[in-house]
Amino acid sequence: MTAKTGATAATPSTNPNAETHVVTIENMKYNPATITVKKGDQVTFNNKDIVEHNATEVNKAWASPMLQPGQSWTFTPEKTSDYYCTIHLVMKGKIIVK
Ligand SMILES: [Cu+2]
Repeated sequence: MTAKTGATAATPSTNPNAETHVVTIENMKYNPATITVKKGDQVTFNNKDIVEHNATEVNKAWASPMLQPGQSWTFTPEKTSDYYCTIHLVMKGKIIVK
């Protein structure tokens, strides 16, 4: 049978071929902690935890605003990045841009 090919344009984007990858923040963790995206793809951080978090590149190349519970933030990573939460240093993640 036919594969599902319906458009799922959930997020505005300047690149019509860009995909949006979601990192859920929950239980003091980024899930998935490591994601691989294509150049031009977007990454959305979705804070489903009960406390505020952020995602900050280890060299501060980029940083999300502080995300309150229920808030999300979307950006387009330009290169492979390790990131962490500046208020919970044990929270670490990685975005691999191919
Ligand atoms: Cu945090």
